Amino acid sequence: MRQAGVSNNSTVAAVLAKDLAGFGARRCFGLLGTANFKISHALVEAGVELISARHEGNAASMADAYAKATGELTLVSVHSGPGLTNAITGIGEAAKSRTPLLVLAGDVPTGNVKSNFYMNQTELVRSVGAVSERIYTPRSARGDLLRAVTCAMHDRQTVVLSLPLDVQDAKIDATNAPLELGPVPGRLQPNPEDIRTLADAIVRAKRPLVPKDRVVASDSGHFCGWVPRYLRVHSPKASCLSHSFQSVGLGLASAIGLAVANPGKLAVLGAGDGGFLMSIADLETAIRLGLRMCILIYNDSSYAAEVHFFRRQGYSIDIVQFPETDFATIARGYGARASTVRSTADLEPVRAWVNEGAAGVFVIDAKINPDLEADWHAEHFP
Ligand SMILES: Cc1ncc(C[n+]2csc(CCOP(=O)(O)OP(=O)(O)O)c2C)c(N)n1
Ligand SMILES: [Mg+2]
Repeated sequence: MRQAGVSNNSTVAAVLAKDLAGFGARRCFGLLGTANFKISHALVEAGVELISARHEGNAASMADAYAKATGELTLVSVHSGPGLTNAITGIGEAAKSRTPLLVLAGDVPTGNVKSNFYMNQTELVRSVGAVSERIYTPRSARGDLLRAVTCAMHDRQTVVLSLPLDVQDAKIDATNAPLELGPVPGRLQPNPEDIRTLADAIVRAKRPLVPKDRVVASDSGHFCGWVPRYLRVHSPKASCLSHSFQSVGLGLASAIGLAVANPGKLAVLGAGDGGFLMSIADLETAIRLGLRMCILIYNDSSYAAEVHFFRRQGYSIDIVQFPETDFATIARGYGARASTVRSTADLEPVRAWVNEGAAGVFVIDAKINPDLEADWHAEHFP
């Protein structure tokens, strides 16, 4: 793949942004600060769509889901220091899933170890299994970028590319021959015999896979087995279960990434009350982007995974139970439609929304029995 030619004497940030667009990057999920403003601005100038998240962890998880669904070179842009530390759980999830992803992390000017924003980005990034790369000098920057993109796309790695501000701002003669990214390897193909055997089994199944024109994401928690059990999808790419790092709170961002990757489709999210509260800032993003989304909150006002496990062992479980949260009111405050559901009759507003075409975001605050333990949970955590 060749990228468009670049003009003489541009900043490194501008040249790298054009290189990234030339490599096929179409979308960047991020949250801006001084250290990543210029590279993000340059990406927009180069025609890459910037999708602003409200928390860097969510930005990384949106990109993770988007990359899994599309296979595209997908970008994340974060500020130095706390911008990167906020993103690290999403980066860890992506790294453990071997998601090809390129995280552009602004960094302090080279050697500026007294900056409040200084930290050892490499040590942090490697500790969660991601690959750390850096643009070292203005002269090496394009080669450094190519190495990072090649590692992400060819080796299926989550790569964090540190971008020191002084190197981003430096001027380079950008009339050199454009860099070339080698062809991205195709997906590994399963054995056709195995596919036929699986297809036969599905056709014979009591509950055959019913193709549905929707995508499904799930958060983690005690509730999470109900989502794949009852919400069927037509292909693996139509779902995102971000459980590789076993983190609570990634579901909403996964649903947003899936929805962006599948324009116009209804994204359904299953989340617990705890995980949803952890990520709720990006409900604003789902609404701002005009996504079609149905969010089903299994609301037991508790960290049920801990409640069931530790109660069995004789502990008091007060420290993992909470007062009731009124998600419907909160969601309306963000601009979503919502209903509180205590019986099947309370699902009527959901039916009405679906009959009207299911536009925008609908939040279902489903109050569930906190004493009920799911079969898979009892089995896995005896
Ligand atoms: C980031 C993170 N913090 C804490 C945990 C521990 N943890 C596992 S399940 C869970 C409960 C989550 O509560 P909720 O989203 O309401 O789901 P529930 O288990 O109640 O169905 C917690 C806190 C975790 N896995 N990840
Ligand atoms: Mg809960």
